Amino acid sequence: MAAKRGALIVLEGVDKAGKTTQCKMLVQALQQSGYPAEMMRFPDRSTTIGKLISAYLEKKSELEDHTVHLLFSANRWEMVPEMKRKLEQGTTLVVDRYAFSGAAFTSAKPGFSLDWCTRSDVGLPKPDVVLFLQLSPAEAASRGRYGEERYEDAAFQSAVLDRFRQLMDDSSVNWKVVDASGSVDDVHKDIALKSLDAIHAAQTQPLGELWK
Ligand code: NYM
Repeated sequence: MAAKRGALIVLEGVDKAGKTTQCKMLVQALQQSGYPAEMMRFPDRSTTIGKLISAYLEKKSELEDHTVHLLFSANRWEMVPEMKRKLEQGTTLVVDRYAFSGAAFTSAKPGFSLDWCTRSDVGLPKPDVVLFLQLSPAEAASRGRYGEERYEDAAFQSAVLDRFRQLMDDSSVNWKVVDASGSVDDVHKDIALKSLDAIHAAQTQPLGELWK
């Protein structure tokens, strides 16, 4: 009999919400409970496209805004064959950012509609759950200064949060809000419970196509 497919679990949220820490903790907890699981992150800076994106984020290069948006999207599409293979083999993928960051960050720039920003990601593997780590701008600020990369300033992040809220109105995506203001362990427990639900549900449902 074919293995039950893994779940596609995405963590989203504004910067400083704790996504990367929580992704790592979740993968470890799932593995310890006997669920095959791996972490992925977008942008994946290791590929040729990812290196272009990384140089842009580090302000070592300039790219036209539509162009960099499409590169972020292409960086997801180039990973799709590997993602599908792993999911089919029964591995759950825990993904640090996905198309929602793509749409929220670009559409926070002047002149970009949310609709245009989602187009290039239509048809990507659809997450079984998107866990949105919610943190107010004031709480994010209390976690210390932003870094030096592009987009890391309070005004831009608050525009990004507005766009995430608009994306969360779309009921075709299984959004679950996680209060990220608690302790690392409490946030982890909430994420682990919600992820187990998604893993069990995924076993009886085919992988969907995002925004289609
Ligand atoms: N970002 C991330 C985008 O602007 N578009 C995307 O499609 C994705 C996946 O890149 N500020 C932005 C959000 C972050 C930055 O940072 C990546 P990190 O720390 O590698 O997650």
